[in-house]
Amino acid sequence: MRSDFGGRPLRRNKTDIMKIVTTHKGTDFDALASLVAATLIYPDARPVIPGEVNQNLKPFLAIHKDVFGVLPPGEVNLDQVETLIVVDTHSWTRLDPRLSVLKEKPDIEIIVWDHHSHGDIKATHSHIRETGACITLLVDEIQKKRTLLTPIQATLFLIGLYEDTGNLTFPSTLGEDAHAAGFLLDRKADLTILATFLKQAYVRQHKDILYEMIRKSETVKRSGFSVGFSILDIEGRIQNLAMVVQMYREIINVDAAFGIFRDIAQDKCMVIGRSGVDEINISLIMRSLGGGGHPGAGSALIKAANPEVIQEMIMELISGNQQTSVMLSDIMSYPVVKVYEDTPVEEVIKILRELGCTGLPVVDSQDGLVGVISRRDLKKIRQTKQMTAPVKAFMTRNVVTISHDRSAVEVARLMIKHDIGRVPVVKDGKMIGIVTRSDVMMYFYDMLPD
Ligand SMILES: [Mn+2]
Repeated sequence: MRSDFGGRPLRRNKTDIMKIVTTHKGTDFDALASLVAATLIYPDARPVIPGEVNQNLKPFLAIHKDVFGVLPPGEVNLDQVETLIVVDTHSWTRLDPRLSVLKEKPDIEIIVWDHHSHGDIKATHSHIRETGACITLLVDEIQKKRTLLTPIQATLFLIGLYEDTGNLTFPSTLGEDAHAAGFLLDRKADLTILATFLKQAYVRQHKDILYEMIRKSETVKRSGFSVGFSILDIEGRIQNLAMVVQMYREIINVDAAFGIFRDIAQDKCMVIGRSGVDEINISLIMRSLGGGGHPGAGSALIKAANPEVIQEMIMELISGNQQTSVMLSDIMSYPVVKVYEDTPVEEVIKILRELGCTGLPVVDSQDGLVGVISRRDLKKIRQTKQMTAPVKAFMTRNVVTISHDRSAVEVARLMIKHDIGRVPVVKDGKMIGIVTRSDVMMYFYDMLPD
């Protein structure tokens, strides 16, 4: 960075990394999955994500980006890069243009993992095979190396795999892809989260079911909430019924909706629930019915049951308050590490580095919240002497906060809407805690301690 005012140029914002992984522009789920998987195969490599990502990846990244430690190309000191790992493409023109300087670097090592046959990147080592999804190649390597996967990684990898293979239905799908899917399901890939982020095929059969659901729909009031029920007879297995129930809830505009699908031949009922309010926790209801899920979505399979009886049971569970809603105070972090508005910038940078976090709330001498300082704000620094300036000169003042009595779903919506990673929780004008992306993820992945 150059200063126009004669100060010493600062390079603090660029990170020196010898090994980077990157992928194609318009990054989709398969590309992001392969990017993250490559960092497991090459643990000393950092993932660099192109400036331009696919539209349907954005909500996922808004919640998950901290956990994968992805960097934009502008933050990498490219002079220092000795190894470039490229996944899900091997064409220079498909990479972020800022990385093209690496093309001219004489002794750079290039490793390629790709399932496309064409490309102009000359690799030192290449792993190219025409599988249905690129992530399949990397999952195969991860399996061989017996690398441990977290459920979050397994979920992302399976989303990528399903997206590129059309849920294993595209003709390009190989047995290998299906094997990788099996492995990821064994590693606890979460199908509910997958269904939330993956755009699924909506076919004629779904339209007919949705129409029937709306026609037979019954809305009841329970504990002040509107709940929709629809009981339908179905034959055999129908893919993506959960998506239809989601659409049904949106169309009839209720707080929670349940589809009860009876398969007469098999003498069983499939119950699928969706909720938009924390007070109706689908996971708890489904657990009571022998199934499972998440606070917002879940299902249960019940043998030899009468659908009307199931509906009664669900209504009782809701009105009997046999469930507790998850409050922000259950998921927020506290006490909050904060800095005073007069703290010098250099000290704030030190604290951020020590805590390994990307931002902190800023308070005045009365402990009132006046701003938030994040690494993004610190990029405004151009001169060395600004390092001793008070943090209030660089902080973001219009802080998005949330009241302590709001829900986890609402805080997640705020994060996605404003693309922010932390939301201070306030009560009577005072900050009582902070909710970060990882707190929200713990909640959505149902990993909260009981
Ligand atoms: Mn791909």
